[in-house]
Formats: sequence, structure tokens, C-alpha cells
Amino acid sequence: MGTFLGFALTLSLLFCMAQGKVLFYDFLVKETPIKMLCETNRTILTVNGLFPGPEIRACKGDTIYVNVTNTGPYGITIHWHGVRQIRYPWSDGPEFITQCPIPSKSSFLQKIVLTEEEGTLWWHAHSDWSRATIHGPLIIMPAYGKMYPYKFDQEHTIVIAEWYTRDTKAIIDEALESGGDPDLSVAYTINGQPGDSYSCSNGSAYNKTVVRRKTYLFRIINSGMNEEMFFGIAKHNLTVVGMDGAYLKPLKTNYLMITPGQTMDVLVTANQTPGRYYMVFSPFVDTNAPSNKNVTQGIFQYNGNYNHSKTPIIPELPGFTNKSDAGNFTIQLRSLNSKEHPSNVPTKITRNITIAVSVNQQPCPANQTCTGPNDSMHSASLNNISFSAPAISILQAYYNNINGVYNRTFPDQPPTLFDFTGNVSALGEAANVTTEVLKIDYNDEVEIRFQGTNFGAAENHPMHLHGYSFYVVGMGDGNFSETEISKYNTVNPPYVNTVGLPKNGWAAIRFKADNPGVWFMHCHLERHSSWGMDAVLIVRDGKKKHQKVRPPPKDMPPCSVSSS
Ligand SMILES: *[C@@H]1O[C@H](CO)[C@@H](O)[C@H](O)[C@H]1NC(C)=O
Ligand SMILES: *[C@@H]1O[C@H](CO)[C@@H](O)[C@H](O)[C@H]1NC(C)=O
Ligand SMILES: *[C@@H]1O[C@H](CO)[C@@H](O)[C@H](O)[C@H]1NC(C)=O
Ligand SMILES: *[C@@H]1O[C@H](CO)[C@@H](O)[C@H](O)[C@H]1NC(C)=O
Ligand SMILES: *[C@@H]1O[C@H](CO)[C@@H](O)[C@H](O)[C@H]1NC(C)=O
Ligand SMILES: *[C@@H]1O[C@H](CO)[C@@H](O)[C@H](O)[C@H]1NC(C)=O
Ligand SMILES: *[C@@H]1O[C@H](CO)[C@@H](O)[C@H](O)[C@H]1NC(C)=O
Ligand SMILES: *[C@@H]1O[C@H](CO)[C@@H](O)[C@H](O)[C@H]1NC(C)=O
Ligand SMILES: *[C@@H]1O[C@H](CO)[C@@H](O)[C@H](O)[C@H]1NC(C)=O
Ligand SMILES: *[C@@H]1O[C@H](CO)[C@@H](O)[C@H](O)[C@H]1NC(C)=O
Ligand SMILES: *[C@@H]1O[C@H](CO)[C@@H](O)[C@H](O)[C@H]1NC(C)=O
Ligand SMILES: *[C@@H]1O[C@H](CO)[C@@H](O)[C@H](O)[C@H]1NC(C)=O
Ligand SMILES: [Cu+2]
Repeated sequence: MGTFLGFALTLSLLFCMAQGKVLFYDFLVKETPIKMLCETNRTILTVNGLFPGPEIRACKGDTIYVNVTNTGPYGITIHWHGVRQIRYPWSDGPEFITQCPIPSKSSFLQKIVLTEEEGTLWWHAHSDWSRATIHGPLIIMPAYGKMYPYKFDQEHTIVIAEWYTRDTKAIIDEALESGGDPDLSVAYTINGQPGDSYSCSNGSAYNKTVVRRKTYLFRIINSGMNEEMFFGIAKHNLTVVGMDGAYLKPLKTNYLMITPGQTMDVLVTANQTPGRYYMVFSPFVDTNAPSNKNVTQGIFQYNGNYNHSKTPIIPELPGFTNKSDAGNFTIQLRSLNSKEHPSNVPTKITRNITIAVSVNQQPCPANQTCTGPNDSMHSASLNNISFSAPAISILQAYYNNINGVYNRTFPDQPPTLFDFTGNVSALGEAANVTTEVLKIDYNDEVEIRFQGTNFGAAENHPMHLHGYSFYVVGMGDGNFSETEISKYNTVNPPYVNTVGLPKNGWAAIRFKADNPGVWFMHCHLERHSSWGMDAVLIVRDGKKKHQKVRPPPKDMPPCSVSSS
């Protein structure tokens, strides 16, 4: 009996045994002691005492309830990254966009409605910088009776994170106050392990023991705060088969580049001489802004008898600044576009939006000392608007028709046209600090062209949209030009929730606005988002009953400002 139960349990972790299940999880946000690197007396905020946090495992189409209880010292929110939350933005999570923070000593029952998502996603805090330690995997297996479109013997989840030596809320609060750079992380971790390239971390590297000839599915989540990552395993090819909760056409490569916010499903076959091989994450740093240039190493080791003591073999990865290798990987990604998983790229565009993406500077307020560039304050913007979060949530203001919380004047085009990626030194670097939303009609077929600019420290910006995945139909260096439209991939472009906008380049995305609600769109580099590189899309209700935002739950966390 015990054996049978164990067997059934193991199977249910690999296959779905029923359709449209309802699952329940408890998330307890609490301060947790942790030993990391040479620090022996630290506490961090975790969910259920775990770093990284607990895995949620569901099947396509399931509904998940998570009872989030906050016992931490300040308010937090949790976001289900990549879940569309059709007609139900109430549980989406970004603070002051769809809810106010869950206050200390209270709970919020969040409902996660899975629909088309299939693959690897994740969840994370979406308030100040709490997500540095409050994050974990959200694994969505094929629906009951369906198969993976590829074969593997075993799966394993890898969460890459950034480790800071102080409370991350204090770090960002101080940086926003002074206008200067926030602290850098001091290490990258793989499933909580910094590995043997750091002091005090010897002999505790993340390691995966493999059996020769078996194929492993690695579900890689970049939960890092501020850096894109290259990844590779010495002597082993990677086959990338999924990304952001959707399948890809298998892409064979010896390295990959993954931005914060992205997830990738990767097959690796243990087909080399038995031994120990390093699996390495190395940052992709295409900017002269300060950055953590550490490398972190885990070990891919064969079981059996061989010389275990040998130092693992190190993979060759692109150098920190290798923009062309990063771009070369990214532009090869294609969606699977099979009969069972077809691409559905919008082709009758009814709304074209161009968004200039900039790192700015704001003048230092009178009588204050600022530590940003040239004694100014760091800032960032989309179409020259540096997003300022309101005191109550935009969703609550929208749903309850409360005036004065936001303006509806986010422009569809950059307010001034210039050589975005050229010499911009003669142009002013300040942006307007306001709360603007972009309203979109239900079922509009939307194209957004993100245009990187050369202000401040230009770099790759992982642009993330809530409520939608989108097709990346084009991408390139320099300024976008209309001649690119004829070269778009409208057949099998990748379907993702986060696109790495190349440094001083552009990216064009498309989606059908079939999910009404209030949806955050922002750079997933935490420092840029904190500086204002954010916008809010309001997708209006459709005319029919099933095209409208559902009513809110009764236990929405309260906002300090009255919402009556
Ligand atoms: C550990 O840290 C706490 C709070 O920061 C402090 O009160 C305590 O004295 C420290 N303990 C040791 C052994 O350093
Ligand atoms: C959520 O958890 C808290 C703390 O355990 C409990 O008090 C509360 O009743 C739970 N809420 C729901 C809806 O289960
Ligand atoms: C890791 O990065 C931090 C911050 O940049 C630096 O102080 C430290 O020396 C680095 N450690 C290693 C092993 O490179
Ligand atoms: C790891 O441990 C070895 C042996 O104790 C030591 O020689 C080496 O310096 C350590 N490495 C780091 C990065 O601390
Ligand atoms: C491998 O990981 C285990 C824990 O999963 C750890 O105890 C062990 O020290 C690690 N081995 C190495 C060589 O880092
Ligand atoms: C990796 O793929 C390349 C290109 O297909 C191939 O030439 C090479 O032999 C492969 N290496 C391994 C270790 O499988
Ligand atoms: C292990 O290393 C020793 C000494 O380098 C060598 O003689 C032996 O053949 C090796 N064994 C294997 C299985 O590679
Ligand atoms: C990769 O980058 C190089 C520049 O280093 C470029 O010449 C080449 O065309 C790129 N390959 C692809 C497939 O984009
Ligand atoms: C938007 O641009 C596309 C080309 O990408 C064009 O076909 C379409 O007519 C434009 N639509 C609007 C509403 O401007
Ligand atoms: C700056 O400080 C001076 C002297 O204390 C004061 O008169 C002035 O009002 C202050 N200005 C601002 C903008 O706070
Ligand atoms: C920024 O503010 C100025 C002054 O109020 C205004 O003229 C301009 O239109 C604003 N720009 C944007 C993009 O809102
Ligand atoms: C809306 O725009 C007006 C005029 O530019 C500005 O004064 C106000 O602060 C803006 N409101 C918000 C919430 O951004
Ligand atoms: Cu950015």
C-alpha cells in the first residue's frame, strides 16, 4: 500500500491525473535566519522559511488558491509572473497597481486562474525590493491526457537569484532618497547556493548528479534583480524547448542568455565522459553602470566510479560585455507552432504604440544633496514619463471610478522625435514624473515598438507585461524604421512575457487585447523599475458579459486612503 501510494504520488508530480483541479497553498511571509557566504547572523524575508521559496506545481487549466499571510515588518504583495489572470487582475499583485500591500499581521487569499500557460513560470513579491528573497517556481504541466512535446527522464528546477548583504527594502529606500545607485548584490545563487567561487561557500555548490545517457529537463528561472545572465554546462549542448510558459521550437546551443523575469526550459543529455562539469551563470553586462561581475558555479556530475576529486571542467561562455553573443542567441528563438501548440500572431493591427525607453536624470531638489550622476538623481522613463505610483491602487480607482489617482494621457508616440540611439548629449535628461495610463480597447490588435535610447547608461531592458504574453515579431539594433515591418516574423515568433530590448536597439511585440483589466508594464531590472521605467495599460471591458473584469474579492488589502 505504502509503495503504491508513493508510486502514485511520484506519478502525480510528473503527469496530471485529473482535469481542472482546485489547489490550495499556504504562504507564510516571515523573517528567517540564514547563513550565507561569510554572514552567520542574518535574517531575510522568506515564504515558509525557504530560500528560494516553495514550488507551486499545477496542471494546465487548474485554479490555485494561495493564502498569503504576512508576518514580516512591512506590507508586501505577491505576483504570479506570466499567469494571464483572465478578467481577474485582483490577484495579480503589483503594489499600487492592482492592490495595496498586504499589511503586517494579515492575510490575502489570492486566486490564480491558469488558462493557456504551460511550462515554467514563477511567483515573486511585487513590492519595493522584497522579491530579492521572496520568490519561487510555478510549474505548469500539460493538461490531463496531454504529453510534453519532447522527451526527458528527469526534471529539475534552477532558480538563479542575487544576494545582498542588507535588507533590500532599506537599500532601495535609501537609494531613492539620495538619488544615487543602490547597493550591488555580492553574489549570484543557484537554488540558494553561491557555490565555490565565493569565500565561505566552499563545498556547498549546487550540484546535480546525473546518469549517463539520460536526458534532463532543467527549468531555469532568472529571478535576479538587475542582471541578465549567460548560462552553459562544460562540454554539453543545451536544447532550449520552452520559455515563459510556452513551448519553443527546439534550439540547440552551447550557451543561453536569460534576462531577469524570463524562464527557460532546457534539455541536457548526459552524453559525455563521466566526470564533473561546471554549470555556470555569468552576468551579461552591456552597460557602464555599476554591476556585480561575479560568476556562480554549480556542478553537473555523473554518478559511478571515476576520479571525483578532479576539479570540474569549466565551460566557455561569452564574456561579460558580449552583446553580439547575447543577441545571436535571442534572435534564434522561435515558438513551436505545432498543430497542438499553434502560433496566433495578430496581423490586423488596430493600435500602434511606440515607446521610448530611457534612463534619465532628475535635478536634485533644492536644499538636498544628491549622489546620482553630476549630483543629480537617477530616474528612468517610458515616453518621457517617469512613473510615479499613487497611494491607492490604480485598479481600485478604475473599477470604482475614483478621480485624481491617474491621468489618461500616456502618449502613443514619444513626445519628441530625435536620433534615439545617437548622440543625445545635447538633449535634456529630465522626464515628467506623473501617473499616466494607456487605455486600450477590448480586442484591439496591439503592436508596441519599444525603442531603446542612448540617455544615461544605455543597456538591455527586459520589458515585462502583466496580463498577457506577446509575440516578439521583430528586434534589431539602432532606431526602428518602417522598412523593418516587411521583415517581421508573423509565422512563429516566440510567445513570451518578457523581451530583452537590445541596448540602443528596438523590439516590436504584438498581442490581442482580450484580457480586460489594469496591467503593469515595466523593465524587470529592479533599479530601472524603481526609477520610473514603468507604465500601466488599462484594457477596457468588452460589451459582452464574459468580456468584463470580474468583481473583486472581499478581502482586498485596504489602502490607507479611503476608497469610498
Ligand atoms: C545577531 O543580530 C542581531 C540583530 O541584528 C543582534 O541583536 C545580535 O546581537 C546578533 N548576534 C550575534 C551573535 O552577533
Ligand atoms: C489564511 O491563513 C491565516 C493564518 O493561518 C488564517 O488565519 C486565515 O483564516 C486563512 N484564510 C483562509 C481564507 O483560509
Ligand atoms: C562579488 O561582487 C562584489 C560586489 O561587486 C565584490 O565586492 C566581490 O569581490 C565579488 N566577489 C568575487 C569572488 O568576485
Ligand atoms: C576553498 O577551500 C580551499 C581549501 O580549504 C581553499 O584553499 C580555497 O581558498 C577556498 N576557496 C574559496 C573561494 O574560499
Ligand atoms: C552537493 O549538494 C549537497 C546538497 O544538495 C551538499 O550537501 C554537497 O555538499 C554538495 N556538494 C558539493 C561538492 O558542493
Ligand atoms: C553540440 O552541438 C554541435 C552542433 O550541433 C555539435 O557539433 C557538437 O558535437 C555537439 N556537442 C556535444 C557535446 O554534443
Ligand atoms: C584516476 O586518476 C588516476 C591518477 O591520475 C589514474 O591513474 C586513473 O586511471 C584515473 N581513473 C579513472 C577512472 O579515470
Ligand atoms: C552573431 O554575431 C556576429 C557578430 O559577432 C555576427 O557577425 C553574426 O551575423 C551573428 N550571427 C547571427 C546568427 O546573428
Ligand atoms: C499599424 O502598423 C501596421 C504595420 O505594422 C499597419 O499595417 C497598420 O495599418 C497600422 N495600424 C494603425 C491603426 O495605425
Ligand atoms: C532652503 O533652505 C533655505 C534656508 O534654510 C530656506 O530659506 C528655503 O526656503 C529652503 N528652500 C526649500 C525649497 O526648501
Ligand atoms: C511634461 O510637462 C511639460 C510641462 O508641464 C508639458 O509641457 C509636457 O507636455 C509634458 N510631457 C509629457 C510627455 O507629458
Ligand atoms: C495629471 O496631470 C496634471 C496636469 O499635467 C498634473 O497636474 C497632475 O499632477 C497629474 N496627476 C497625476 C496623478 O499624475
Ligand atoms: Cu531597464
